[in-house]
Amino acid sequence: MGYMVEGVYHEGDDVTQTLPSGAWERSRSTVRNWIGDATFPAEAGRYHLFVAWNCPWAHRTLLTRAIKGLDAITVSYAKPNRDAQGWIFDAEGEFADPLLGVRAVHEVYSADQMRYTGRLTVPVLWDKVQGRMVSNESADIVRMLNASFDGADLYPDGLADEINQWNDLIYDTVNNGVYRAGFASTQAAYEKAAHQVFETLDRIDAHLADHPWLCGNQFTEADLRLFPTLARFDVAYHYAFRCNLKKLSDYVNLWPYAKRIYAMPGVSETVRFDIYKQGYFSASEKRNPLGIVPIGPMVDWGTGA
Ligand SMILES: N[C@@H](CCC(=O)N[C@@H](CS)C(=O)NCC(=O)O)C(=O)O
Repeated sequence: MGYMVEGVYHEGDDVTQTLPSGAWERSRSTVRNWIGDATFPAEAGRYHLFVAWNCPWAHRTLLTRAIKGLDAITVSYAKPNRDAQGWIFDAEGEFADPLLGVRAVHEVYSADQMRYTGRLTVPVLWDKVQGRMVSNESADIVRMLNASFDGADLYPDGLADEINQWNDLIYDTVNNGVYRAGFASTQAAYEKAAHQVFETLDRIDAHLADHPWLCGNQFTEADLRLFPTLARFDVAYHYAFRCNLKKLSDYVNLWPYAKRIYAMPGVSETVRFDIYKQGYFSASEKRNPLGIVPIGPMVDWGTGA
């Protein structure tokens, strides 16, 4: 997949993300600038996102852009399947990079000239004026786009604590929990992570019985951050990551809630189920050696308005 040391790209995987227990751990993002700081003013038309449709962390940033109507932020979409160069772009078409014309995300990291060291992840928020990366941490990008630009307030002051509490639980046991299940390398680590996924989904399903949204009557960042995992659940995680105690569509409250989010203006345009399958079932020596993509399941998201 590749990594970078002092701005130089290397193929292969040096940074092991598997702990001795067989549990899998996500490495931390390190580019953490902030729109609104003196160096990165909140100007319309100044910023660009590098994403991949299938990446759930990138999906958060696309949702924020869509829900707040931030079309002035332009976007480059990488191809669903990574290769030895990591996330790559075509020369033209829907997976081309119209901004810098690069053929791989690692070239975005080196174009910044900050001698980056670490993994080459999406999303990346880019400042077109200075030719610099603002951030490669999706949680920060969601927050700063919300705070710096107009549109619905996804993180209102009065709900901050409640949003943060949901985020902590959902990040650990659901957003990243499905990856801890899917990438575990022992039975015990897999079972622990997979059970945690369903404990939290069960808890949310019960909560939604008498609350329209996680924090009551208002759609917030907590709902936004849950959605990418729900959108990928039945088509990818259920099977590819063995999170198969239940399907999302089995849940009495969670499933209609997910469809209500999908029906919000702009949201369905951030979702590509075909690409989720292609990405999560791409050939992987450990998880799917032949790279065969399943034909199902059939899920109807279209009844949630
Ligand atoms: N903390 C990052 C994580 C992003 C992340 O892990 N992205 C994955 C794709 S879903 C990636 O680009 N991985 C490439 C790699 O690790 O080599 C964020 O939330 O922004």
